[in-house]
Amino acid sequence: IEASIPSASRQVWQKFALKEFADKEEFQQEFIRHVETTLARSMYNCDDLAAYQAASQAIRDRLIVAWNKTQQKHTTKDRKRVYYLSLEFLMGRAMDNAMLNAGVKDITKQGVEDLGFKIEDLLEQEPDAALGNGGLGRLAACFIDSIASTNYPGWGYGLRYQYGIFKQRIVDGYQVEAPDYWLTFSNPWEIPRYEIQIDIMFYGYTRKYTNDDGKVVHVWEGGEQVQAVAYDVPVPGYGTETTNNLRLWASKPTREFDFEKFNAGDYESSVRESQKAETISAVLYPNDNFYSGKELRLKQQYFWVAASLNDIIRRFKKTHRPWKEFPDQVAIQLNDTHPTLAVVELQRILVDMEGVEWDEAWKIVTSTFGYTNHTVLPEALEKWPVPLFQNLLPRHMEIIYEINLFFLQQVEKLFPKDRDLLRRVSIIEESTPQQVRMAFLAIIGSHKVNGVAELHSELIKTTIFKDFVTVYGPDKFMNVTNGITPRRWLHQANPQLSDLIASKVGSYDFLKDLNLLKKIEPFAHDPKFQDEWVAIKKFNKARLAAHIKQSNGIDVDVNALFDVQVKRIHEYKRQQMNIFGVIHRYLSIKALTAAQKKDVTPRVCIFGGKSAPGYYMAKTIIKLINAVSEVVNADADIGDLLKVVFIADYNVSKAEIIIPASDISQHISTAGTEASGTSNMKFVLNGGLILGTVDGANIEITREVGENNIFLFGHLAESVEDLRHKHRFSDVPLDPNLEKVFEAIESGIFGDANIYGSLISSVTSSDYYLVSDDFQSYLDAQKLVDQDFKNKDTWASRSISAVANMGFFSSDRAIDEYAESIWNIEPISLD
Ligand code: RUG
Repeated sequence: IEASIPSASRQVWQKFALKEFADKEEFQQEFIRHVETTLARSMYNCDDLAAYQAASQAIRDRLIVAWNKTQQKHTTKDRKRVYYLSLEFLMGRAMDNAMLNAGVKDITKQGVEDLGFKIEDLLEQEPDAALGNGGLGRLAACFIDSIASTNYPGWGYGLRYQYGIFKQRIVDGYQVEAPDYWLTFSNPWEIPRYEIQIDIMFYGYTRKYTNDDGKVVHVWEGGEQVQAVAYDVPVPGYGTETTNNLRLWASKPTREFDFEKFNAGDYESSVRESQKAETISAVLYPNDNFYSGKELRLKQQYFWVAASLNDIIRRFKKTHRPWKEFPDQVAIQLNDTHPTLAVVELQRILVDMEGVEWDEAWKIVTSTFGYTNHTVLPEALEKWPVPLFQNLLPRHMEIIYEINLFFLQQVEKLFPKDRDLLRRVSIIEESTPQQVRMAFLAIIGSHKVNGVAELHSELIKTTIFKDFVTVYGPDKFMNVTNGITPRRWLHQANPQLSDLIASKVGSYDFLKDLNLLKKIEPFAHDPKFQDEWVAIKKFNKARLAAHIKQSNGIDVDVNALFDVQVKRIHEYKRQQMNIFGVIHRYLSIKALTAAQKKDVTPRVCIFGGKSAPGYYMAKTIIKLINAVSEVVNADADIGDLLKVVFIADYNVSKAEIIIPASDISQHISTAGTEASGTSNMKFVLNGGLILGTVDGANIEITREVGENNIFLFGHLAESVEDLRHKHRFSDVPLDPNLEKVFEAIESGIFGDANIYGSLISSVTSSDYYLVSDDFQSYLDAQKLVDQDFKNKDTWASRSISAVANMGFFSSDRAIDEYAESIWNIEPISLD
């Protein structure tokens, strides 16, 4: 690499270059410098917020040094990199993770304590980086942690939303949304790169002409321009020098003002124009597993994809390689269909701008991309109306028609007489208006397509993408089961459990090689180990109980069984079944005599999760949970036998408190609907057992931990279609226990019954999510949970055995699989 500093002067540079902290004094020196200069404060007005900011700046400086070193090394090694394109990165807080991964936790802790601060108070100052909705965004965050921790050269590309996922408040039992002002105080974890500005165009028109060489050239011009500005977030690997990059784009107007309008005195409209550009990256769309088809969303997608590709290509061009070597240098993973436009954009750049022949360009494109599908739910599959698409991205629309034409010709050759197959696999759906099917485009434009758990990967081959298996054969489709990073989801969230495990494993190496957890299995029946294990669970339950007291004002007994369901609220995830189960429990307890009540296993039923703002049914479920909570918690007949809690504003940092405290967590989606789930993995890794359906990654968790260590219930995926069919065409009687629950709701004991009418009728009419069909089996499983929880020793040994067998679910394993079978990249050691 060419250096700006002449070789004779480099010694001076190296002499003063920032090094790792040698001790806490060095940290303190930096901390104080940042308080006094970066923040312009002093020892007289340094509160917890200022202390958090100064400590973060000091740590960030170190990350930047490691970041620079990594990038230099990766550039000189000149090897293939992966780029993970995700519209969501649900990072949560950065400071604790940065301290851990950079190995400066003790130094920082002691350093701030000497100055009179508590590290916990500082950590609490940080707002969550909540740039995601749920599982998909959190998976991306775990993946970039693992890519760095396993030394792969890889970058994430996303959007720097000014407002992440909304804040949820509960008012009168209802969800109320408020904006997430996460950037109010400057964000110490990002580095603005004002010098990296990329022009992005929308709208306009296309024309073509024949150039002097007789070649037809396509031009796209006359559109609106906005600018993409890069913000870099260093991603430190754990126990390695590798520090990768997450580059997030923000939109800015190309010129601050339209000077003509400004001079003509139309100040307001010139400002309005510039504000319009900024709205592109302003908000995260708050839908999980739901496609809403808004133009601004398509704008976001193109803006982000075009900026990222421009950046990737700029980097590639520096290597002076021929275009055909692009896929040897670059792998791009499409996280869901959101970045599918990248396929079209790369083809456009190659053909229109770089003069590469269509076929050669298409070969480069398809060798570069891999596509991960995360859902089979029809309402989540993206389809853009052709008129909207054509207006916003006219040249891309032409290219899609061309891609489709060549693809359909290929299909026709293979299956000459099958007109219906052509219709079914066409990228363009012949509806009114026509629609662009993004998942089909992603499949056609990629060399590999993967699902995120075994069942899900099978289902995509037999249902939504069946025809593509016919066209391409089965080898294009594969499975990579999701994983989670044990750094955040064990060590950070549950430091005591991590320490206890380390005492038996002999080191913290399990945080890098999670299969080492196996070493605790021999202690599953060791009474002393069990005692320590149980004491840690109790500590974590007490921590959550304190949080519940503070946020909800509810007292909960730490000896009760903590039963948790926290995730986005969605009918397919069936929180409604859970709350109906709670009502059934409530009614059952009320019918008991005082003597019978002695046998009841006390429970705290904990819910949390956001509903999409426009999702009426999900919002009704939240209201019902809160209504039940109010009635049950105030009922003197019930006391501590049952408490119901809805924790508002569930997010990553709350998950870190809630997950380690569970005895049982619920993952109870209708079989075949939850692609994988990842919180199921987090709960088990923290010593909680699962109550779940035979769905998503629950199946593989069962295989790893053993059937004795999980509570499964419900119909299997293969029966779902038949059951739904029965509901449509015959009168299926309602489950009798559920009937009693509905009677109770309709009697008004939880307030105005009209509120819940649609919730009840969704079950009594078509019961698409099979709540009634699974209800008895669900209650039976719950009964077993109650019984088994009474035997503390067995419960502890099951919990220990389950944790011992969770090695497979590390996201490091998932990343190794992607690297080997999709990206074809190798780790680079920095030594
Ligand atoms: O619903 C899925 C989860 O099952 C899965 O674990 C997660 C990560 O793969 O992705 C979730 N998902 C799917 N979020 N959005 C979608 C569809 O856009």
